[in-house]
Amino acid sequence: MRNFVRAPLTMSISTSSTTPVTSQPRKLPSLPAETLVSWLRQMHLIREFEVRCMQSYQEKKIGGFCHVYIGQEAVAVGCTAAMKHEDPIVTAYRDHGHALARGMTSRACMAEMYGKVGGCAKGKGGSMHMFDRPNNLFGGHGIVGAQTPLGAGLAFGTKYEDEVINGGKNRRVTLAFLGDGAVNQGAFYEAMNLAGLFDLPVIFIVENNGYSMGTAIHRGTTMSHDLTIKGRAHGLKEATIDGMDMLAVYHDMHELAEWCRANSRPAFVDMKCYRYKGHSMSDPRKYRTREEEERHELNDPIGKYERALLDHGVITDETIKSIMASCREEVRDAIQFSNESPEPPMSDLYTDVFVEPWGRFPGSSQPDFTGGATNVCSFRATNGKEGLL
Ligand SMILES: Cc1ncc(C[n+]2csc(CCOP(=O)(O)OP(=O)(O)O)c2C)c(N)n1
Ligand SMILES: [Mg+2]
Repeated sequence: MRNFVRAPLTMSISTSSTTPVTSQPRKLPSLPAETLVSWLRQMHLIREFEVRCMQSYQEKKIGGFCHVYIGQEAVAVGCTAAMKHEDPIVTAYRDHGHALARGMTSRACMAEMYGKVGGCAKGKGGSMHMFDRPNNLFGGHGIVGAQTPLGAGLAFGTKYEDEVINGGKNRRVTLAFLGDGAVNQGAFYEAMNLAGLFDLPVIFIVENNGYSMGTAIHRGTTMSHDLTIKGRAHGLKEATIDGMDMLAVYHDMHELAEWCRANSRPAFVDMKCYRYKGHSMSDPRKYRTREEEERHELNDPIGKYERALLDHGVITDETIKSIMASCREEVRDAIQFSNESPEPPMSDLYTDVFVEPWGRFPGSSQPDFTGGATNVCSFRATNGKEGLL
């Protein structure tokens, strides 16, 4: 973690969206070569997956929203690699990379994009709602900043279980990802306040890609040259990390997470990165120049990590080729699976809305066409004809 000299509170400097970040070269961690190579494969898989999502969107196979993660792969892969599998993760709508890095299959992820039953949420969530309970991924949330109190809640839950119910030591740390645009949401300040107050083991990771839709960060956010001050204001440990460098993300996040785990305390990360594509598929990127994009693309996280592995003799050019071929094959298979997977039936429209133990539906807003079923969570087509509700 690096300490920067801080500017006075009143000063605001317009820089971060146009200047690529660079950090000092980091050592390869002493881990098995297969692990280091698996991280490279994950990054390639995410990029291939996203490129094919863009194509499928243009072919109208994917509808609704679609926010791709190209350029930010080192963040999801590096952060996940630095954590234990039992550590919960919650994130925003730009979530395909986190899902794949956490271990969701390409099939489940792509079928969710296609709105098909083979998807992780049976095709009812779509691009913004990747959810994977066995892999401790708690979404995928579309309301900007809404996932940050959930992150604090997850950390409260694990801490309570570890320390109070089991009478032991805190074991788990939650990662709550958010975009730089979410930093100005009131809910985020409440979440940080509670995290600081209750000593919650949560790390708020601001994926600072410099833009919130078409608004450059310095136009909408105070102290945009150093967001960590916002975490410090709530008593959180702070870090600024080069999110375009897989090894920097891994090393710094690992150190920070182990501190949070040992001390059962929260942290705030300003994760500097850049999204190569538009905010979503419908964004023509008129608010920035092609030159700016090219400057950042030269700093590509996949190329940088590949060079580190090549320099240390962990991989060869042949390995890279075969990794890329296997990622292409995996995503091709996921697309075929998604094409063949059925659409969710109409009779599933009202299932998975409420959890069964919450009991019978008590409200008065139930639509007539539910046929008067009083228990919405277990509602099925009452006329026996699927799809004709
Ligand atoms: C409460 C709320 N306000 C506005 C929106 C519309 N909206 C969707 S994404 C977005 C930009 C968020 O940018 P950022 O947090 O930086 O994330 P990024 O897209 O860069 O990953 C906005 C304003 C929303 N979804 N929720
Ligand atoms: Mg952003």
